[in-house]
Amino acid sequence: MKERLEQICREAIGRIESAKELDTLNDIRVAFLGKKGELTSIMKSMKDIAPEERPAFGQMVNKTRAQIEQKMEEMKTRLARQARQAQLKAEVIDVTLPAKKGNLGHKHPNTIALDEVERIFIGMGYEVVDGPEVEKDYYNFEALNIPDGHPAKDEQDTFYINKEFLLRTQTSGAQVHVMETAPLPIRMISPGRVYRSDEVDATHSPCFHQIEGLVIDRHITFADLKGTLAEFARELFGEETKVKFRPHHFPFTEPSAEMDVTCFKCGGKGCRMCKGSGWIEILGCGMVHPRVLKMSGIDPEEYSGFAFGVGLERIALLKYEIDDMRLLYENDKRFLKQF
Ligand code: 2U9
Repeated sequence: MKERLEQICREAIGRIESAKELDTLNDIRVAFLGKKGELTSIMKSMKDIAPEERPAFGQMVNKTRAQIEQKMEEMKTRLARQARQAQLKAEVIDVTLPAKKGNLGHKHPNTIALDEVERIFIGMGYEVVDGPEVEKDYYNFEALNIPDGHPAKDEQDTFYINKEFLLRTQTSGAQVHVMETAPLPIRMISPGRVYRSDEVDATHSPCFHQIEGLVIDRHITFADLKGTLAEFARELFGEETKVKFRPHHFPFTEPSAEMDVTCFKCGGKGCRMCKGSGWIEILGCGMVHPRVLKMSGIDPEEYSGFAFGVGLERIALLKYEIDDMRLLYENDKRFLKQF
């Protein structure tokens, strides 16, 4: 019996030592220590032994079981450690690999240009004010000194909702609302979408964006207008940019002008960008017409102001050297991702 026990012990330990996986250890436990295992069946044969030998035999069986169990535990720990190390090796992360590119969107060139213009005017103490896109005929035309039958009204060939309401053709209405209600002085810009019955081509769209500005205070002169817009041009196009003002006509300003900037591409020498002239037209401006002030309840004897208007798309096209406005609306990712 003793030899048989020793043989079982050797055999079990041999199998345990050559086990390669935790599962194999479990099989060995079942084969030797389980209910139908070798050791259990030896215990069952106790009845065939002389009663005085039974205690010693029992001790031997228990000792063998303890030896097998101890070996089993040691092997279990070793195999578990090996398995963990193999797993760590298999899952190792190569931190030197290039990162996966995220598919993040970004700002539209119009938005980049608008952010830049807003940043410049906010820096000069202006407020950014929104207004309704569906506007009363009065705020879009009448209050801006464009009465019924005026050729400027005809030119804009407006989208009417009904007799009283229309899609605004300029953001000026937003400024009229402010003039009627807000305390003076006013220093504001009003960016937004406007609508005109224009045919689509490389420089026109029935829906585009404007940024208009308005300053009203005591003693505002054309010198304030020139200084402000020259500073705006320098911030937008570079410190060396020069400006010039050409007389113009708008119904809502008097006197009125258009402002040109020296071409930021050739510095004024003349190139394809400025069509050889060295100058690029950038915005319209003027001193707010006294009649416009009066209609909104501001005394033109006490207050004066200047206003300006600039096309946002025009700024984006110039700044990013885009030669066709339609590209800004097509939402072709191959185009948009360049900015
Ligand atoms: C009030 C009074 C006057 C806003 C102005 C312009 C000149 C101008 C054009 C630029 C390109 C329109 O988008 S565009 O086609 N705008 O030239 N806009 S002065 O004058 C105002 C605004 C509000 C109460």
